[in-house]
Amino acid sequence: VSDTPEDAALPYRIVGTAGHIDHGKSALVEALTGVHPDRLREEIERGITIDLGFADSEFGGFHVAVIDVPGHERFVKNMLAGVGGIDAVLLAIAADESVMPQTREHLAICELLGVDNGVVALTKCDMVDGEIAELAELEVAELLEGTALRAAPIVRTSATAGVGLDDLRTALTEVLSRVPGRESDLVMRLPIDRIFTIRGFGTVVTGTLLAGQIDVGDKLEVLPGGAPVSVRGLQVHGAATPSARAGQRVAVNLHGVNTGDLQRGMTLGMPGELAPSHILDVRLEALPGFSLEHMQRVRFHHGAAELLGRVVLMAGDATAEGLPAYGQIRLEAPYPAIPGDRVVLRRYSPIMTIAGATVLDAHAGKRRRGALSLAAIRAADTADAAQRVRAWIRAAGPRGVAEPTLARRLGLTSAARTATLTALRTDPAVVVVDTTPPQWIDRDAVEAATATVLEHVTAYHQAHPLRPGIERGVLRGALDHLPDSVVDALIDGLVVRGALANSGAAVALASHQVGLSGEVEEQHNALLAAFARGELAPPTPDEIMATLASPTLARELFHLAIRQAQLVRITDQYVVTATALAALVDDLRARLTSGATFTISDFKAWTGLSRRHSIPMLEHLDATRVTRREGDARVLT
Ligand SMILES: Nc1nc2c(ncn2[C@@H]2O[C@H](COP(=O)(O)OP(=O)(O)OP(=O)(O)O)[C@@H](O)[C@H]2O)c(=O)[nH]1
Ligand SMILES: [Mg+2]
Repeated sequence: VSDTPEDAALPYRIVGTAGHIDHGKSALVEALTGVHPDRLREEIERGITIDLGFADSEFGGFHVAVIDVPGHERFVKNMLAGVGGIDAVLLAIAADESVMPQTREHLAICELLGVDNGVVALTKCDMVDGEIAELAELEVAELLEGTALRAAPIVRTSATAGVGLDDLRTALTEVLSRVPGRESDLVMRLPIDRIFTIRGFGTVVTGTLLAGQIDVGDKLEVLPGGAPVSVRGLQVHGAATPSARAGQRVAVNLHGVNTGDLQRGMTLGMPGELAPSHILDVRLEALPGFSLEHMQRVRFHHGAAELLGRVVLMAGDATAEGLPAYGQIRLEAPYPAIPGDRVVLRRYSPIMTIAGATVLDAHAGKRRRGALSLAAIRAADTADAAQRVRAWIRAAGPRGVAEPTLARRLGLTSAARTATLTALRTDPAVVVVDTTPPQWIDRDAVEAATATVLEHVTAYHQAHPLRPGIERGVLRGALDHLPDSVVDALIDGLVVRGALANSGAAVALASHQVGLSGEVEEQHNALLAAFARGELAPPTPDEIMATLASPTLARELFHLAIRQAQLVRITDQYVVTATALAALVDDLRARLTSGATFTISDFKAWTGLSRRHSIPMLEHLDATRVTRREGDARVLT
């Protein structure tokens, strides 16, 4: 294979074989490419293909990678690991045996996965006369009727006699030139189908790059598990390259992981872009003659992965013939699916391909069976990205959805999802709370939560009319079904709107005033009067409160008076009115000329205060910078 720049510019295509055991798939691949795809000793000894084989060729203006699959019914799971992401199928049907069980099963799998480009090779034509070949062709035409491959060309071949190979290349070329490009809005994903060690390089994995691009030096992660790896080197269709794109067969030399930690079915993705999950919302389609039962155990095939899981129907006990059904697949291990993924379902036992599924949402969580869930999943089937995001936000209620979660759930590249999310930001049904990360919340839920906030504040004022408001922490605690950041954002929004006001660390209704009236006002006045009567030496607060009609109310009123600075706390047991304190300061200023000092004895003499009161009072005056100590004496500041 030459490696000139001209060749490097050729477009890449991937062809996968399909067909019953012994129908000449591998022989045909060798005849087309010069490479016999069977490599395992057991394969060569038994003359059958067991696992995937690979060969590269160039014809018709394409770099063509061929994935050769086994036909044996026991190895359909290996076939499934190779067929994901191919551009076209080369369906081999032996002229002497014609259509056989795995011919049908492989064809059904291609249908389920949406592989609708292909060529049929009628193989081993050297073994039959023209009449038998014609009969086989009729059967093939009948088989393909009504399928996506109904128009596929049928080419008579013989690998051993070298017959029909040019016709086959021509037919494949024509089909491959009709294959649409792989540009897509989906995030990079490489399902790992082979893992090996190359001496001097280390760990190498291969796979069909489903979407996106990988560059040498990229930091990636292996899912599930999220092990971080980096790309030391890349090969595309056998040649080293600095970057690989969707639709190419890629070998990735990985740094940071041992082959022992990897297995077929794992996925390479960009860090944080994919999130494996156990529960998928799906549209289910059983193959003709089969149905899926509620809670049926199935084998789930996507990419190169096979996982076990159960089908959960949202309605009914079984799918109806010929009709799609909506439900969930609950996997026994996590898988990084994204909306639009086509999945093949096989019966747990006896193993047989019975249905396909299309992933509609991989992050809806467990749903309760019934009409509501059914409607939600069905709606997702026909929704565009923006409509789906809106539905997710609505379903999340007042909690909302964090933006990175939305991104992973969409499975879209950052450019594609930015377009979707930017458009949604102006949607009146959605509120974006600009926390880090931004939280997307349904407008109705925000309104409801806002009303709840106001209700809590109002109720608090009613219960504690003398307090300035409710502490933010208490309010967050009362609304613990919402994230703190959302409660704060709601409060701030209400403050901006003028419905709430910040009052220190508390929030209050803007209209709230600590109101005193009637009985309360009388007690308030009595309390202040009791302190005022004592001037600078009143009884202790406890003594005063005990003299009032309602000691509980008196305590509230006392704290209110402290908060409102009508009373000043010199110590816990020594409280005076602000008026008495101000008079004292005025008196000191009148007595003392600038720079004059005075002693504790002077102070006691002037004020008539006892030592018990004068020491804390002087310390209070020092602390509030009315006076300053100078040795044993004091001076006004
Ligand atoms: N006469 C004749 N024999 C063929 C032809 N193609 C394949 N064979 C023989 O048929 C047998 C099976 O061929 P393979 O290419 O291994 O068949 P396969 O479809 O790859 O089989 P699996 O991979 O096991 O499903 C081999 O002995 C081949 O030599 C052909 O065109 N003519
Ligand atoms: Mg084979």
